[in-house]
Amino acid sequence: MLSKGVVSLLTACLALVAGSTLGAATAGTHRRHLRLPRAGAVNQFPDGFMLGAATASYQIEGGWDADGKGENIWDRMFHEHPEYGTNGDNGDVACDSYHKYAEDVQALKNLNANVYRFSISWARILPNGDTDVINQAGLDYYNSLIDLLLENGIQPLVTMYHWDLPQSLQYIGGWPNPILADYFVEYARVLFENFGDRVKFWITFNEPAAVVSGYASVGRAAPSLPAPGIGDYLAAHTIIKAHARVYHLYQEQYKASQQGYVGITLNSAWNEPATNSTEDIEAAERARQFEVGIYAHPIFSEEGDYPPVMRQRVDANSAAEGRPRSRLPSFTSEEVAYIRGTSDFFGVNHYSSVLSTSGETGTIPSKEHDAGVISYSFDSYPQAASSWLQVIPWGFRKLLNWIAAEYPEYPIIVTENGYSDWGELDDKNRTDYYTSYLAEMLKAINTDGNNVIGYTAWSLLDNLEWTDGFAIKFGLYQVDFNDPERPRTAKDSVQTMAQIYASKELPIEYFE
Ligand code: GBH
Repeated sequence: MLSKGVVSLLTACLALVAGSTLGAATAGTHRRHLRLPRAGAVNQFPDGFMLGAATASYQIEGGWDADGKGENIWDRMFHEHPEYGTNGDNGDVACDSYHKYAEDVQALKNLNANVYRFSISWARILPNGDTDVINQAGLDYYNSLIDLLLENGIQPLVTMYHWDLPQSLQYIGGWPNPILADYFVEYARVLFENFGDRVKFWITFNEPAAVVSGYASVGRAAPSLPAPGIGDYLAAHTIIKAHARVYHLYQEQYKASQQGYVGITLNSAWNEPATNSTEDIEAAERARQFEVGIYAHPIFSEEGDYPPVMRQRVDANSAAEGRPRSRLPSFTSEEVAYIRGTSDFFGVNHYSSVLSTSGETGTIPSKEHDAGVISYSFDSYPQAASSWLQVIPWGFRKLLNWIAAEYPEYPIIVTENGYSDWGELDDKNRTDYYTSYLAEMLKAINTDGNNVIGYTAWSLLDNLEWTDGFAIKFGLYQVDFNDPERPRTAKDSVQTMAQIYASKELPIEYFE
């Protein structure tokens, strides 16, 4: 299956990515892998830096029931409730990348990307969510994509789970059911067995916070179940354990032969205190702990377990509500130790910043009410098409510094960052967004000394923006969703980004 050409290309790719540090990675140390050398100047990317673009299976693939693929929770939600998607849009066809992946690879090539972050559709590989049926057509699809990427010198960075749970696993409760961890481990094993010879960077989960939101409200994310402050915490608990088990599985059974890396991607806005008051500074920090810390503290902190501020507030609220137990489940001390340190890198998706102040919000019970933080948008920054997205580049540098200080020594991969508009080809605002955010990231690397090792722009293509449908566009490439051929056209931003990606530097004019 693996040709000689692909193998030598792969070796070249890895050398490119990890530089001379790959050989220095030793068993038992999670933190010194993948340290890139310092760049020569503030506007340069370090040698070996990964630069590329990102997508996700449900948002681009289409082929929702093609060649033996099983139904997933987004298929089910949009088919049952077309009104949840803007204009009734859904992922049935999307960019048709299931058939047109070669054009996606060409688009990446034209962008001078050396990495492509994409996700695998669990139900395309395991239609029932379990290994009773392994869909050969699904394996073939991802094998073809991975091989074509490597032939073009593009490293695959693969997300195992970008929100599209097989529907059969939702029938047994979905992520709030702890048994889901067992299913996820077996799914991951299939991925390592079939793709691990060529895939060296794995992300277990994309944005657990978004995944669990599907168990906290109706109409925003599948499976669209309103159990706020309970279902979302149970789902988070399973996801953290599932992540850790897959990390250990890789260390024990695949690391020695496959020599790859396993991490997780968390999303975070930057929460800026609304004023300099201690109360607001604490509120902003609390917001970070409830959004990022809930996953990052168990996995990346020295102490492990949930952030103390979460433990304390959810326990107290649960008691005040007259409950016999906390709504936030507990890890045993064995579990705390087992989960701590189970990531080779910190993947982060970042788009925007908000102001935070202390206050009562959210229904009782809910994560929002437990956090007790009111967040709102800034007055004077440019607004993207997405209601939650304002262009605030300095927040990116602050966030990267906060992550590096909070969870020291983990390499960081920026797995998403991007700008939404209504689809114009002359997308100057997108170019401005990318160049200003990249400047702040480079300051975080070269001036502040943080070890960021890669960046994948969201998104390679215009795609299904979940419940916002096709109207809101994040793509570097336009896709014509009215044409059955789904042609891809480069927007103006591609030219600037291709230049930056090729030269491995951001022209100095973008630094003020
Ligand atoms: C990412 O999520 C996703 O991984 C990707 O699939 C998606 O297409 C992309 O970003 C663009 O949206 O509380 O109303 O202010 C972004 C996740 C989106 C999470 C907005 C929090 C805040 C909504 N975030 N969101 S709101």
